[in-house]
Amino acid sequence: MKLFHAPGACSDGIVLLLDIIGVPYEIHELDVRKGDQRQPDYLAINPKGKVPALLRDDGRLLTEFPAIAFWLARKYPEAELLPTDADDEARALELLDFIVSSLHMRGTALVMRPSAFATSAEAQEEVKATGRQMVEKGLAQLERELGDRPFLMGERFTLPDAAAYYLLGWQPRFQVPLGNRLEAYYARLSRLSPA
Ligand SMILES: N[C@@H](CCC(=O)N[C@@H](CS)C(=O)NCC(=O)O)C(=O)O
Repeated sequence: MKLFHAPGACSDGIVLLLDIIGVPYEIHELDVRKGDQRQPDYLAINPKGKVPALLRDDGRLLTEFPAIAFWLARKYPEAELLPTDADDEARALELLDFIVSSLHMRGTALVMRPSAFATSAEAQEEVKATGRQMVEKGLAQLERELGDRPFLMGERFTLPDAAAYYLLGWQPRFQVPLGNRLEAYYARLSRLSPA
């Protein structure tokens, strides 16, 4: 397996999952600040020009964080990254989707990359302000979801925690305070990473 990964990007969450599973894998590192993801050699592999992308041993390429995470959980069930009960599994996927689709794509993306959404400096400031409100609201929701438990689904680390790991790691960039519970949660997640 080969993971197309940019350190500091959302693919950090897939690295965490692969390390927790303990399966051998290779990393192909991209520098997204330099624009490696838009180079023809990478676009030939992944026309979406994004990370993460996982090249499986059967030669198929998987993209989109939730799909890669779900496939890993199903492929390596012994790692228990998803509950087996249908209700709990749906709940874990609900949390995963909330973090990736709402908090990341409709929150931090606006704060951290306003130039992707608006051209003028003034409009970019508006985008950032809107994004900041979305992040504040999203983090408050995430904190409620976590409650007093060690992980989002309770006692065990599961897929949505991997998404929370990369997202909360961006706090120095989106600069919305985390609050004590989320700070402690992020420290707990960071201890799971061998890096
Ligand atoms: N919906 C995609 C989002 C992937 C994404 O936005 N990746 C970012 C890094 S966190 C990226 O590759 N950015 C480079 C770019 O947009 O040019 C997923 O869930 O994997």
